[in-house]
Amino acid sequence: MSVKEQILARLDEQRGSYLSGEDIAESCGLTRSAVWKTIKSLQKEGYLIHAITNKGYCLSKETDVLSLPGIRKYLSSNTQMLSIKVQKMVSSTNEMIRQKAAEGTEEGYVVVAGEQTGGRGRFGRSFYSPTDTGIYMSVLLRPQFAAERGVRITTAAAVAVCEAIEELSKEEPQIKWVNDIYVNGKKVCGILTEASMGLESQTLESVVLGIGINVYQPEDGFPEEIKDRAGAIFMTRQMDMKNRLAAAVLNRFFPYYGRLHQENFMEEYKSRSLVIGNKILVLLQTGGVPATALDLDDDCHLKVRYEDGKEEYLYSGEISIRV
Ligand code: BT5
Repeated sequence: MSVKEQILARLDEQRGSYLSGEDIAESCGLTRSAVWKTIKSLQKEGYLIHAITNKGYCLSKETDVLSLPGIRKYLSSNTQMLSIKVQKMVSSTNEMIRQKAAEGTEEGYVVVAGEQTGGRGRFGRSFYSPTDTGIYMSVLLRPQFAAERGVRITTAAAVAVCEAIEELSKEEPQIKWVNDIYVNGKKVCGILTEASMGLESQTLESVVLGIGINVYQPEDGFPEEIKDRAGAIFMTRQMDMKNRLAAAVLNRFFPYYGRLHQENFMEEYKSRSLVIGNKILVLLQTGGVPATALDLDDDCHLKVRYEDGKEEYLYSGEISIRV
């Protein structure tokens, strides 16, 4: 453990109460001035540490800084073996993992970032990923199954994210086909699954599973163009929430991933569907076509009925919900 981690662990044990500089120095085998310097540097990283002369230092209960030891603390025995990298800022975690996949890195490599400058969505769209209010993570997978089963990774991930939010908040998240998670009518999470396939074998060589979650509202709110659509899970800061949420998503996802050969998690996905039974617009290049969303099949294709009575299955694409 580094000096920083040692001091942090000590403050964390007594989160919310004061510990004297002398106490910390003694238990970590440091001088008081080394403790003071380390505390300053932790404060710079975003840890809310109050310092009062004659009382010492206190790590605030609201501190919520993304960190590797912070995430590890909440990982279950299934996910402790993952190789996780935590970055303050990256261009795109999906892009980082895509490069790792090309270099031959093994399955289970994860990058979690506190900010993305080039966060990506589907169809070349961008995913707004401001600093300190969300988590942006990507996972490298090397599934041993046929490409047509690839969509199961997205459905399992959507269910895992919903369950993680349910575990840690009072919210009831819903899934908007195919890859969006909504809370109270606002999108709080987007999932981007990108695959590289062997042409001859028709199997998946590697898959990058990217998950972006708006944990809190950005300080200056969401940008104009998404402010009616985007939302956050929590209104106020919660102790260690970013670390807890990142770990909870991984803890939920990996056991499902191990069962994807035989299960598709469509029941769990459908039970949280925001679209089934609703009037929708099927969004095409030429505009929106009114329809009703009827059902989802085992491969997550959306069955819709148009106003002229014609029914079809949508394989991918974009819909919006009519109110
Ligand atoms: C997605 O695409 O929602 C998938 C987003 C995946 C983001 C993760 S973050 C970690 C990893 N690294 C990456 O580079 N990407 C992944 P799509 O369904 O195409 O939705 C994109 C649309 O959602 C945009 O065009 C906006 O309308 C809206 N949007 C953008 N940023 C948003 C945000 N932070 N919250 C809610 N909606 C957003």
